[in-house]
Amino acid sequence: MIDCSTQPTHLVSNAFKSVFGRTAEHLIQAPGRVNLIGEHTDYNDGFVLPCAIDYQAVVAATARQDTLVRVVAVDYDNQMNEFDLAQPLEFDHDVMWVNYIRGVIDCLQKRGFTFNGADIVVSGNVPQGAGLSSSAALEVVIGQTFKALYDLDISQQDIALNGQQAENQFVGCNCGIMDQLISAKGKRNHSLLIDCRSLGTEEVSMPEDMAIVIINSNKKRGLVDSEYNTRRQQCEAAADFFGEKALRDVSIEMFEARQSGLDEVTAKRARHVITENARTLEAAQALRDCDMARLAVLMEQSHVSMRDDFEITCPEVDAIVDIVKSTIGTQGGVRMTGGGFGGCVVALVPPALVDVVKQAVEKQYQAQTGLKETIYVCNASDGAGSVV
Ligand code: GAF
Repeated sequence: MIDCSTQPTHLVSNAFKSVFGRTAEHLIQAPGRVNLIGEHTDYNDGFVLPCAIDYQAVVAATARQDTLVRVVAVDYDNQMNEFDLAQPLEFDHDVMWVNYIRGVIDCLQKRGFTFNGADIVVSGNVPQGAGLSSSAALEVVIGQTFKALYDLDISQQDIALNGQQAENQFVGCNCGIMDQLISAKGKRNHSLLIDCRSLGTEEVSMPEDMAIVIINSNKKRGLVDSEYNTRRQQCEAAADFFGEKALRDVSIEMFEARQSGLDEVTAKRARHVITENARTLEAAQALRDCDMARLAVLMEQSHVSMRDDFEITCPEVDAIVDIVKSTIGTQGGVRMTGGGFGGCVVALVPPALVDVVKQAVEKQYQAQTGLKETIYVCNASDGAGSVV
């Protein structure tokens, strides 16, 4: 078990002192996220219900008088990458991590913001490649850092949109807006109901008597980008078939009346998105009502829909969901979280059952799959900002 309370803040401030010989002027953090429900709905203009978690990307930074940016990555052996803002920013094919940083800065410049360079040290404890949005946390922390360094007049929503633009256009990954928006706008002890069309958000209080348990299957996520893009295309094709802008606009009744005109696979993809949007709105209401039994049913239906209709789960993730479900019964909810094809499961369970769940997974998961899980017990946390 990993203790969620440790932050990499001291790592970046110490590294900043030893590399740049002075104390950093700013310490900024942006969190990863766990999505409670609403999967693959964001790029269909739909609804999502994530929380920011107490695992973050953290930056120590100081502004420079010239246009040079020097970035040190603590998690990559203090590797340093330098580039000049007076030159066009280019994709670095050899050093992948720096492209998230270059991309965010490039997009800020293209939005018309002007600023000098910076000395930056970055680190983080969001597990990478686990579907907990370590990339979005990095994009958002860099946007937040330039906002702080140069007093940029940019909203949290635009920091998120800028991060998504960097990921879509500079890094080349066609993600939706959920991960960056929750990292930029998360709220302690709350989840955020996001309307991914209007980008309107509503903070929904998390029940005090529920713990957020994330279980990483440690199943290496394969073919994520190509499968993700295929799902997007299938959803767009389905929306076209119904003559609507996005699947958000297709009701369950419309779907049922006309689905026989779709091929079987496209119909399944559409059914997932249309029913998941409805489940997400209902789940937000269940949270407002503290109706955990209802939330548990909705999370279970969401997992089945991801498994059978959207086909983005895998046997390892399904195994964890089954172990947790048979341990908590109707006392809590469990489902896969994130983009899929491996990654993590999220469970909402009464605090008294956390140890029981951990023990059950520790005992059964490796025996069933040969893989060892990692378990994080998290708190819903604030979005990006200065480290206090
Ligand atoms: C990934 C993407 F980055 C998100 O935009 C979202 O589509 C998610 O997969 C699936 O819900 O995290």
